[in-house]
Amino acid sequence: PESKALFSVVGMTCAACAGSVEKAVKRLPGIREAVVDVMNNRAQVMFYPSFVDTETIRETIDDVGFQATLVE
Ligand code: 9UX
Repeated sequence: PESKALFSVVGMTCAACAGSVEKAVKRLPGIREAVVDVMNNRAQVMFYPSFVDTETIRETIDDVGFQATLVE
């Protein structure tokens, strides 16, 4: 079964920022889908919790150069 997580992502200013966040998250194992909304500073991720957890996803977004926080 898959889980869903919503992150606040601070620092994205253009569509290419969102693209790089999506690409990095989708490269992780266990990601079903990642949708990044640059206008609302949000990233919605569907994932398989047996393979990846929210902290790993959060750190991956941080590593791209933004400040990610788990919202729900
Ligand atoms: Mo756009 Mo984002 O030129 O780091 S890619 S601001």
